[in-house]
This record gives sequence, structure tokens and C-alpha cells, in this order.
Amino acid sequence: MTQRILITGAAGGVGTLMRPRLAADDRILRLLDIAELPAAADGERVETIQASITDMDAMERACEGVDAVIHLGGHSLEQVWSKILDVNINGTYVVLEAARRQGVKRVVLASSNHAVGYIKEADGEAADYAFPRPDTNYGVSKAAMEALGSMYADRYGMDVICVRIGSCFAKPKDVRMLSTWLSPDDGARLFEACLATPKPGFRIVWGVSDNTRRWFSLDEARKLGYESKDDSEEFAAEVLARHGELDPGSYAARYLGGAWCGPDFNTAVKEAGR
Ligand code: 15L
Repeated sequence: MTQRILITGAAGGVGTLMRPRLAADDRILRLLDIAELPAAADGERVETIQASITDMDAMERACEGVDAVIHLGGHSLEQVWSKILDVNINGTYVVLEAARRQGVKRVVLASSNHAVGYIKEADGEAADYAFPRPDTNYGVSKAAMEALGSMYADRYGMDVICVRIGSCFAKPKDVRMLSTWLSPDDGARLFEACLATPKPGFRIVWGVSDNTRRWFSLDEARKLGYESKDDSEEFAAEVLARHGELDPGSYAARYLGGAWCGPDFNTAVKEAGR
């Protein structure tokens, strides 16, 4: 039977990387974004919708006939509170509520390491389900996303998996990302595991590759069937030659959320500059 998967934020960074990787013969990808999406290539089994995740009517229509939602939409960087509240927090509510109204049983939420950014490297491996320690307005929205997901799982019996994504890019861009990197192929493997695992209920898993420098648990992700095949170490020499070793006193070295925990990411300053 053909499966239909709705991907929100499909024109964004992670969405663009996942589009070709999540394609399958027995699957239609329904791609949604507020930005214009590249049209379907020859033979590509996609449907495109240009709409905001904050638009309940549009989201309800987008969820019609869908087997699962992968919610990647929203601001992917720090923003002033009003935008985070509207797009990331309310938008996630709308996605979950529209899915519930349309009887979609499974939602995979793109959470982030910034939901727990103030975890210290010195405290050892970052656990699955670590209590929220958001580092920014954006991080708060990811903690709220997880709380909303938990509520929809408990109250309505939906399967909701929150993936605390580290850094999903084609290659690690800096030294911190040698720990936090999620290769695009591993990202797709993890999303496939999230879609396939029977009756997961509510889960929070780390979205990182099995990097030599990883300090994140992969236990819960592995329980879903995720098997990482990539390791950022293959880029280590190149990244270190470009950036040098991290200063052990720096935010990037000390905190999970890296520089986002430091004064340059001061959200109050951002608010003042609105
Ligand atoms: C995130 O959550 C961001 O969306 C992404 O742009 C990266 O900065 C990533 O975290 C990270 O921490 O590297």
C-alpha cells in the first residue's frame, strides 16, 4: 500500500536534505512550506503545498489522508520571542492538532539540542530524556514542542517521537559539530526508524551520528532501530586545520548548545533590538 508522509518545512535545510533520501517507490511525500518548493522532478512522487504551519485550515487539509507527519517547519535559528511564539510554539500546536483532527496516528517532531543546550560537557554523556535546559527562545520552543508532543501522546494516544537533532548538515562546519553532527544519510535512517517502529508511544531520542567525539546517548534511538553508519571523524583533520582545537574554556567546548549559550546569543539583547 502506498504510504503518504507529510513533511513540514520541506524547503528548509533539513527538509531539502531529506527530500531525496526519504523518497521510496511505495511512498508519496507531501511537502509543505511557506516558501516556494522546487517542483517535482521527473518520476518524483511528491505533492507540494505552499502554506504556513500556523494556518489550521491549511494544515488540516494537508493532513488529510496522511499516514505520518515529519514536522521540520519553524524558525531554525534564534528569533525574537513573538516570532518564536507564533511560528515555533503555536505552529507546532497547529501541526499536532491538525494531525489529531485528521486521525494521523504518528508525528515525528524535529526538536533540537538547544532544548537542553545548557547541559555541560563535564557532566558526561547527555542522556535521552534529559530535562529541558533551553539556551535560547528557540530552545524554549523545542522544549515546548516536546511537551506538546507528550500531551498528544498521553491524552490522544498518538505516537510522537521527538528527535533532538544535533547539527544536520552535509558536513560538520566547525569543531563542535564533530560531536553534534548528524549526517544527512543518518538523518534519513533515523527518520525511517521513527516511521517504521511499531507503537513507539512518546519518545525523545538524540539525532546524531555515531561520531568518535559524540557525547550523546544513542540508546533510545537504537531501540527504534536506528543504526548510524557515519562518523564525523572523517572530516576532523580538515575542520581542525581550518578552525584549530576548541579553547576548553569556550562555550562551544563547555556546553551542549555551544556558542548559543554565550553572550553573543543573548536573547534579551535581541529583544531590545527589535
Ligand atoms: C539547531 O537547532 C539549528 O536549527 C541549526 O541551524 C544548528 O545551528 C544546530 O542546531 C546546531 O546546534 O548546530
